Amino acid sequence: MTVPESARQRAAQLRKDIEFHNLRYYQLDDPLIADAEYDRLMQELLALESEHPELRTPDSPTQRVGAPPVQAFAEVRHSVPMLSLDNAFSDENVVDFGRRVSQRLGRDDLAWVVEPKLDGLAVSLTYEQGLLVHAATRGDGQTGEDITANVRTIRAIPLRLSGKGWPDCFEARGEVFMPKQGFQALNARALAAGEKTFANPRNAAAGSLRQLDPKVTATRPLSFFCYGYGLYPDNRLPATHSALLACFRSWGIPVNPELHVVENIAACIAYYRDLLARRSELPYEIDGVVYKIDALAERETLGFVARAPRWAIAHKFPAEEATTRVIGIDVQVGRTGALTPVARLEPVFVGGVTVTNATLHNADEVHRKDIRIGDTVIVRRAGDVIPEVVKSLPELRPPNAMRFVLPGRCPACQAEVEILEGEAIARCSGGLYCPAQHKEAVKHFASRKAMNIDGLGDKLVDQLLEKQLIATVADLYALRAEQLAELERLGEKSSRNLIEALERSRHTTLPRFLYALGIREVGEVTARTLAEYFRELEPLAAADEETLQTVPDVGPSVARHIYTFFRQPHNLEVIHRLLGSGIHWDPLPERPADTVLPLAGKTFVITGTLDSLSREEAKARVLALGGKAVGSVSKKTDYLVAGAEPGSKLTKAQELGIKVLDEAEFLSLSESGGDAP
Ligand code: 9MJ
Repeated sequence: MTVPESARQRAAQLRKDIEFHNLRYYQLDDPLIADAEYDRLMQELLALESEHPELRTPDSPTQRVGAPPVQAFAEVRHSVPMLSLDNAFSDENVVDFGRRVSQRLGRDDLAWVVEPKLDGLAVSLTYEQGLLVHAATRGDGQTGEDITANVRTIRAIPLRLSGKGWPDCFEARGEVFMPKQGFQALNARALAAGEKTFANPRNAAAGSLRQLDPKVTATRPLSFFCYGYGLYPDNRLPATHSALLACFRSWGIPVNPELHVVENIAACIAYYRDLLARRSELPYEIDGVVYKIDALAERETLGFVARAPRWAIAHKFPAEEATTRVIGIDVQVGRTGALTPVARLEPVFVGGVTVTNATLHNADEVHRKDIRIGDTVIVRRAGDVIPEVVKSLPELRPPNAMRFVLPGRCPACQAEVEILEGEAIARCSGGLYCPAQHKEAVKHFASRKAMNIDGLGDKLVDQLLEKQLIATVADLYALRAEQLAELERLGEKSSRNLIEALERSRHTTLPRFLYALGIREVGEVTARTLAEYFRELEPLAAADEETLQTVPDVGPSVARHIYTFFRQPHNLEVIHRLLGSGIHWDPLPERPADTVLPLAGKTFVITGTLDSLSREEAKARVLALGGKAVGSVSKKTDYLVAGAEPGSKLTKAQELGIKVLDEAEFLSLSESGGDAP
């Protein structure tokens, strides 16, 4: 059967459109169409090709996922060796490298290409007549593996080049990697399916690319940046690396937008610092930056030694992962009683510091990751994030390795440990009587976003409690400089500074004070909302759970914590003493004092679904006009606002003879400023 010309033309157009959208998405990071629209184009092409198999060309985007599994990868000999890079671990190494290069070339006015060093897998792509024909791993640099079918599934890599002017045959080389977001999603999927997770994006990229079944690779969120070339006709090479990559980019081969040309080694190091500071914000992991001589003729002069070129160097970032051994698992008790297992480690240098402890999050996590005392583990410390144990290496497990057992009693106060249903977290039930919880509560009270007592750090809190200079946070404000001066490492001057900081902290804000109290589930944002709603401490402390739940974003659980907190005599006593010792705050910006708010004294219940606003918004409106919004109907209710499907509250209101407003009536009431309909 011959293929109708219209079908042939439509297929060609679809292929072109799809590759164009790939380019917008992967190279320009600026898609023009939604994912669903892209999928629709792909479906149309698939349908056409299935009707007319002759239309199924090797460069069709539908062919990215088609190849059958293989038994093993074929070997490929690289026509030009795939080099690796020498490493520099300090500025000094880099300066020495720059000096050596300048000496060899007899000049020091050299332009450098600087680029991120991606942590993925190096591959070489061969294009013939503009079509991707082979893809190979680096292997040992001379011989790699043929991973063409897998690489074809990576949408960032064009199967057919766009633009014009490419040589008949050439190799583009670069890194296949897995962006952080895709990595997290992949691991989340694996976790949900009870499958093994990958330790890091590099392993995930390598594992995905070395799949024997390309259909598996096709489901993995891989991407690619080109940073070099292999085989290339001499007479077609431009003068510089940066010009060649600009050509590649114009043909649709992705090149990292962070790649720049700079004038000297000092600028290379400045680039390193800039990228190190931005490391965590980049959408992919990098383990350093690479500096390369831009002029290709000078590269030729320099040549290479062993497996690395003399014209380039990788300036490595401090490693974020290292292996070490777990020598014990302690259990720490947090401010809210949460028990956190913490691995004690043989000291290891990672992320730029020596790490001796790493969080294991919770007991479930320890068991899921099967981390045992005695195990060799991978520890990760990225940026300022607290170090964590990524995984154990069971192959290296000694026979006497011990499993972790969560204690049944709190290690600090011996109170029973509770595990609430549906929570992964085990908690000490000792409350503030638990010295560990209490200590954390004091630290929290003093912390920057709470009372902001400058100079009152963790070590000092430990000492104040141990030496019994304070029993509760209320005692802080009775401290005298002479008492403090006796503490370890606290001279006269620091003591005075601390007293002054305490003095300054007396003048605070209601949101800070509420946050500092450390009520469960009351973070900074909730503290602010509560302060704005109640304006003062007394009405908040007096509020019942129902009233608390009328505050935006306060659900039953937070309401219960707040209610319970203010019913503990111990807490009330501490608050009383704090206020007695001079803690005060400015009133919140007042609603105009002389206006009597139109809904003052009126109680509303809002039920059912409203068309033009949510129930929360309706409540906020009532509050703004001075009224009260509560959750259930009683004799004290003045108005029931009933939206669609109001349920039992409407029946009850009718029984009690309470005025019922529909949405329109409510809106006109709130907009008119309260003249009751
Ligand atoms: C990576 N991994 O990002 C090179 N690399 O150049 C960059 N690797 C390289 N360049 C020559 N950006 C050999 C390897």
